[in-house]
Amino acid sequence: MKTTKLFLVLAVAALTLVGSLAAQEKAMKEATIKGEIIDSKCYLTGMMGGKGEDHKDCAIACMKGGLPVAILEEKTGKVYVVVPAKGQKGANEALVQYAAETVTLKGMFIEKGGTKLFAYNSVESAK
Ligand SMILES: [Cu+2]
Repeated sequence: MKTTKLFLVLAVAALTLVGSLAAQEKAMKEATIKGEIIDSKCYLTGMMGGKGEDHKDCAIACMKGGLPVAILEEKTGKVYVVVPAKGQKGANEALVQYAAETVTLKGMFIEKGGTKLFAYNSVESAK
């Protein structure tokens, strides 16, 4: 009887801990990133300059053509391919209007095997 009670107490404590860790992990992963909306291929190859106002028309054409949209983080110079978070429409479709512009994305970083992604939940022009 005593053992059963102890087990129950431990089980409840463990579940509470797992629950709070999951909540903490979720909170930690929510992030903001500010930078220029680029098309990943042109930026990585340096084609047509690959970024900035001079590359805007090319970036729009590339994004419409399906090259993965990415964000060039302003403060670090790191590039993250942008994908939609659950419930968002395709990143190329949603972000082409911001090509070569600085925006703030909210969402989360995803990183594995040397590839860095940012799953966006919302976009705001930083102009
Ligand atoms: Cu381009």
